[in-house]
Amino acid sequence: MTEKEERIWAFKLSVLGDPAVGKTSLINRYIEHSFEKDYHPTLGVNILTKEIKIEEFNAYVRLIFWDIAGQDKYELTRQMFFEGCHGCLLVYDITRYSTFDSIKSKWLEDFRKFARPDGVYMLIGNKVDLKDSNTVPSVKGEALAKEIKASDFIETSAKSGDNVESAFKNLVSRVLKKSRI
Ligand code: G3D
Ligand code: MG
Repeated sequence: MTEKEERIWAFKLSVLGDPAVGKTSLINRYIEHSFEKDYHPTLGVNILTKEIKIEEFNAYVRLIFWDIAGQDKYELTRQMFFEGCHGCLLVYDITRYSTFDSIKSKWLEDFRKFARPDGVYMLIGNKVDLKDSNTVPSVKGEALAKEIKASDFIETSAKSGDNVESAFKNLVSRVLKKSRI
């Protein structure tokens, strides 16, 4: 920190979705090697951090990701999981409709119940590298995002890296914009 105007923020972000939709892969792809990993076995969560600079706002942001590690423990710890959470990615797997249905029936409901009322959430359709005629079409994702008032809808591939950086950047920008008001 050299410039007076520079500010440091810390945001707690969660990545939610059914097992195997690609939550851990997305976080790993985004933070690559610049992370510290802190596994809390009793909570069933991995906490990972990354620091970035957002030039647009002349701000340093420390991102603290909460990743569900043990699905079975999630029910017990979800209050802690969401406490003070600034934003989240709601992730489904475009190859499995059941994971798409869970967004509304489970993950969004939990986010609304336990996270801050002004928390930002984005809808993510992951595994877009596997897209074919049987997968959840983009228009369905777009319609759901509109219906649940998600701040955005993005299709990603943690495998190829497609849109991963922009999904997280977009989330952080939106959280930052809200926090600066
Ligand atoms: P989770 O954290 O939501 O439970 P993971 O999901 O990140 O562990 O991913 C589950 C499986 O999906 C992994 O495969 C992972 O490699 C795969 N996966 C994640 N994202 C993508 C993607 O964008 N495209 C494709 N094709 N696969 C993806 P394994 O075989 O290791 O279980
Ligand atoms: Mg995982």
